[in-house]
Amino acid sequence: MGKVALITGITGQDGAYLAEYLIKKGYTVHGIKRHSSMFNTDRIDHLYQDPHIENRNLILHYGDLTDSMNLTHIIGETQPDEIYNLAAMSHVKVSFDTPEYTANADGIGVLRILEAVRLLNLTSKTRIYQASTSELYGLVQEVPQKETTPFYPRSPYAVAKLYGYWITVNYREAYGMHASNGILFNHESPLRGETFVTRKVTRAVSRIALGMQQKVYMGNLSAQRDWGHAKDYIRAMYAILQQDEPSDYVIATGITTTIRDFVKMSFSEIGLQVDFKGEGVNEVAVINFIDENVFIEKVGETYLESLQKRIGQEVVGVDPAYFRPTEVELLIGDPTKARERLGWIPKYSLEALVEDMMASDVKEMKKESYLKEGGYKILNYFE
Ligand code: NAP
Ligand code: F7E
Repeated sequence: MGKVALITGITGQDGAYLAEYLIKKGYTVHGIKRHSSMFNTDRIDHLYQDPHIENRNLILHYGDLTDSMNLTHIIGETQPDEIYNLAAMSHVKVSFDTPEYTANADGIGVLRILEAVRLLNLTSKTRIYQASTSELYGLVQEVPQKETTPFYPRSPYAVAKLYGYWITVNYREAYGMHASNGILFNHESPLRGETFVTRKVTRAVSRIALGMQQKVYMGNLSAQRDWGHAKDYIRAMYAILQQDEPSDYVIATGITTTIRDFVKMSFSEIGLQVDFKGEGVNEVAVINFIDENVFIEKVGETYLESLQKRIGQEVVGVDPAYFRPTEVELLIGDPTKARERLGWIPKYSLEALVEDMMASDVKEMKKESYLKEGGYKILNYFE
């Protein structure tokens, strides 16, 4: 019999990659999906199996982190060997608009899972991974940040996650549970939600290249993030739960980059050089050079002529609407403990991450542009 895993947040970026990873390892994966008025399973559709198939390895359950009875029922029914608690209201800026809900789902939600495992007498069977975050470091007290760096959360999201972190530690110490925190720094991929900064940028750059959009408006371009690829980070989640002893780990690359440089890298990936000028809300970026060979290879000759007319024009501006009431200016993690104890080393560089995201978004935006122009038939023919 293979192991059984339960993933909350299975429809999200990390949930989708982790589900695929565990299924390949022979797990039966149960996933908790909240109800929405339309399907929102795009990221896991390739793994979906009809409920009438026997011995399925992916089974979805309706549920919500704000509903204890529902969580207790699902955990009791599935008797998981491992729970990966990935569900969360995960957008930092949105948490300022919905602070109470964020506290409920991201903070008390963790308690609901731990308490369900305890009440169901599963403490010695079920291992728990809690999706903690580099946002806990907030106004950083030490550079780089490691497991012993004091926390200083700077958003309702981070404060809720702080509760999640400590209640996980407390249940481990109080009840001997195999419960661990992965303190993951920002990780991105082609599956990243469209409103997080990297995906917002790679989508917008692709649309600008295809002539579908003139300009993108950004928030704080000087913030610095330690970005990795989600595919590397879900390997760390798994490794944490395979350890004999539970513990808390920083998962990061150890390299930090400004948002401004990420924007430049995304344009550069398809042969466009942009220059930033001005300051604060008046900062803009203009296209100043096109490497035509790279552009033709990565995007296509069809789009070159219209883009040439855009040289010298603004493609990036700043809108203070995207500023946060309190910002996290700098994150850079020290993953030494993960490397030494888990043997975890990321495979993707930032350049490889940008390449992966840009290739995926150029493809996706081309599809969108065809469809807008009534190209259903062409698309169907080629697919
Ligand atoms: P994501 O793409 O935003 O996915 C979040 C998932 O949680 C989605 O499946 C979402 O469902 C689900 N969800 C939200 N509220 C819920 C609720 N009340 N009940 C049940 N499910 C709920 O996030 P991610 O990037 O994969 O991140 C996974 C986890 O790691 C999150 O806890 C996040 O806070 C944390 N984290 C992320 C990063 C990062 O850089 N990505 C870094 C550190 C920590 P819908 O699909 O219905 O929205
Ligand atoms: O912002 C700045 C913004 O929204 C990164 C979540 O997965 O990682 C994520 O949280 C930075 C911030 O991610 C825009 O001000 C500038 O400084 O991509 P983000 P985040 O806030 O770091 C952590 C580890 C998590 O745990 C979270 O769940 O980019 N920024 N301009 C912008 N950010 C956005 N979203 N949009 C902009 O236009």
